[in-house]
Amino acid sequence: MLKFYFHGAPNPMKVALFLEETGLPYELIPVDIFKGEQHLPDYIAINPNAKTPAIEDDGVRVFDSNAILLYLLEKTGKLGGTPENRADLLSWIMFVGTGIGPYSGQAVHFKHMAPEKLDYAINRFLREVQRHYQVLDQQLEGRDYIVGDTLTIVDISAWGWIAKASFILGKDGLNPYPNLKRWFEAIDARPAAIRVREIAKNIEFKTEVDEETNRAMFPQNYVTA
Ligand SMILES: N[C@@H](CCC(=O)N[C@@H](CS)C(=O)NCC(=O)O)C(=O)O
Repeated sequence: MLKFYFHGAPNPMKVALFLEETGLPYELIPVDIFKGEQHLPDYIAINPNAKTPAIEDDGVRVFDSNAILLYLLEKTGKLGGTPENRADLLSWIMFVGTGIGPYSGQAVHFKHMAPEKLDYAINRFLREVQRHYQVLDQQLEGRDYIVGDTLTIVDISAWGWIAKASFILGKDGLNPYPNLKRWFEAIDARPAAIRVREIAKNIEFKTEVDEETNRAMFPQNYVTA
């Protein structure tokens, strides 16, 4: 059975949503990134990048959330939209993977985690998140899904990080982006999304950010030479 290495953070949540939407059987293996389990040698053998998520499928390892989504789409033929929409699907999955994901991650880092409050970095990444939200908001004008007329891996991928809008942008969250907000609320209300949040809630991941967590996730702060 497919092994799914999971944490309740945005990137692994996307893969969980794909698996729950499609009903593909899987064994969930928690990886507690706050405890540094992403750096254990057995896990590095599966994901050399030492991040979650990763999967192992009958001896095949796949890491990086968007690579996993594309792999699972090819494997199952599900949530890929139509052949006519393929170019759009590839464009938007990259937009999410190289834009929404990294800018959101860096915005969270500099706003909530960094040991120094660097106004320039905070401003840069928050602005990029807002700009990406604006692009998605325009794309979703008059549409229910980001690509085509059905749920695809692009919606699944975007959902993972858009769920963090309030944490990133404050209480206004998605309010300035009405189409994106409508889209998010619809995806987030799907039974599979509700199940995924339950799955994450029921695993006792460490939440305290102490020195063990800082060393595991922000090792650059401990380099002396
Ligand atoms: N590009 C990777 C990013 C993965 C990533 O940053 N995962 C986070 C959780 S959302 C993680 O495992 N962080 C642990 C760490 O940075 O040590 C993907 O999309 O899978």
